[in-house]
Amino acid sequence: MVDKRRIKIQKDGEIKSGPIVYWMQRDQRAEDNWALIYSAELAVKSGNELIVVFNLVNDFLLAGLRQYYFMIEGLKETEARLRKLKIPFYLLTGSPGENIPEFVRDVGASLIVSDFNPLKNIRKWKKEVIEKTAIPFHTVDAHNIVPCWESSDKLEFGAYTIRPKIQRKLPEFLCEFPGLPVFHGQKLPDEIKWEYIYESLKVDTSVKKSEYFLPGSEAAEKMFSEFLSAKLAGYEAERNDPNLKGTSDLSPYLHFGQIAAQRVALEVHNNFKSMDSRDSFLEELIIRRELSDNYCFYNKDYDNFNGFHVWAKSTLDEHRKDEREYIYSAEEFERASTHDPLWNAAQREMVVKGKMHGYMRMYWAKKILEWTPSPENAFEIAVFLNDKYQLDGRDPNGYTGIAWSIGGVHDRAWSERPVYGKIRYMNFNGCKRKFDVEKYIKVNS
Ligand code: FAD
Ligand code: FO1
Repeated sequence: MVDKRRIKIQKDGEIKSGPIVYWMQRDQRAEDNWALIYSAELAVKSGNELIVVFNLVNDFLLAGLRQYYFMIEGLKETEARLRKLKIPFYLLTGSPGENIPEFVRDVGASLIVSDFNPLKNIRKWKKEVIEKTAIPFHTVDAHNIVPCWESSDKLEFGAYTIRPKIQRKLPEFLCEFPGLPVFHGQKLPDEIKWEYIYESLKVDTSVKKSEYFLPGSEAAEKMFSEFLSAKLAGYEAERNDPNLKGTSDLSPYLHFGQIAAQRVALEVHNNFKSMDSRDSFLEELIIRRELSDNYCFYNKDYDNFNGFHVWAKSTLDEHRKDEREYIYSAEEFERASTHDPLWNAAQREMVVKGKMHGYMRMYWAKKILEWTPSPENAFEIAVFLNDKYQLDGRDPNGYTGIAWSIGGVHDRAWSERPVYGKIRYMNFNGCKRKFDVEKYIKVNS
């Protein structure tokens, strides 16, 4: 049974006769998916059919072919996995606010279930669907281990405030997933013609697909199993050195829900060989990741300057007129043509691979603050580049990571300096003390 606390009834009502429609959105996988399990359990209980539907849009927050290819290939695999389980999967293209209501009317659905997503545009889609349909609508948090509204009912100050709240509830929520009920005799639609989907896709094709990351749940499982066997033990020592491939590289898969964070956490949690590494990895995967969802869920300005704390806004305001040693436009940043070879290398790593190392992301965003006329402009440029090039962009982790770097969100005040005010500063020499900067520049030249 799915824990009731995982579910938010967004529109109440009796579940009558007719298919249960799971509108798959953020958690694009057939396994370890609480929203799918919940829909399947309800289907069995109410004697209704179960249908999964995904709505493809052409204009998702600056995403281009790189991200769409990664997502569509993952969905292809999900369709095949669902087919094996005798669960019908449909793909709609166009506006979800129009498509989903029409779809549920056509199939005579009795309930819409969707997965939880704190982002504004997705909440707007859901609101539109709820307004245009007469059947109940349930949202299931299938992304966080402790459901976002259960870990906290307010905007948290930082990891130190949310950590005890999550840890208190973790033993109740970090459990094994129940299996899906077996479905017989459900009518399956024709297989999706994916080549037509690609043909009709109208997205920016200037950023090519990544040759470094294979898409889909199978690739995610392989990446994770390599991390468990070869990298987890050294995680604590190696995670902050961008020359060592010491992190899990799971963020693109987690972003598209091709693997469940809860599956990753369960396996890592049971690994007692290297406790320090285990704990520091779980701190990132659970506390930091779920803190990002908290920030976006409870702060409508998660993607701009207004979302920062009062102390951060005032210190940045006080330093608005400070002279900037360098000023670059979005295009100059995008072309990696700053005076700083380390910054340019980080930008190139992201452009070429589709994923910048986590340590460099902090340096990269902070330097954008230092080299732009205003923090608002810095935020805009950082989000633009992050969303255009990263496979894991357009994610609560991205908005929160940028807000941490530029606006001190979830951080504290540091000693005051030009431009940054009291926002934590990072510089080239600090990086030099941490890792072989020249090597990183050479590899990403
Ligand atoms: P690992 O170190 O292996 O961590 C495992 C998982 O934990 C990650 O996949 C991620 O889900 C989570 N995690 C790790 N670090 C953080 C963190 N600081 N905050 C929240 N969750 C974390 N992450 C994204 O997923 N998408 C983004 O667009 C994104 N943009 C960022 C921009 C900036 C400026 C900063 C400072 C951070 C950003 N992050 C983003 C957070 C973090 O850098 C990445 O999640 C991490 O580098 C992904 O690599 P990995 O999977 O190998 O991480
Ligand atoms: N979600 C959808 O429901 N439909 C889409 O067409 C879609 C495209 C897309 C492209 C790039 C990307 O990074 C995300 C995309 N998403 C889409 C949303 C995604 O699955 C996540 O739910 C959000 O980015 C929040 O994490």
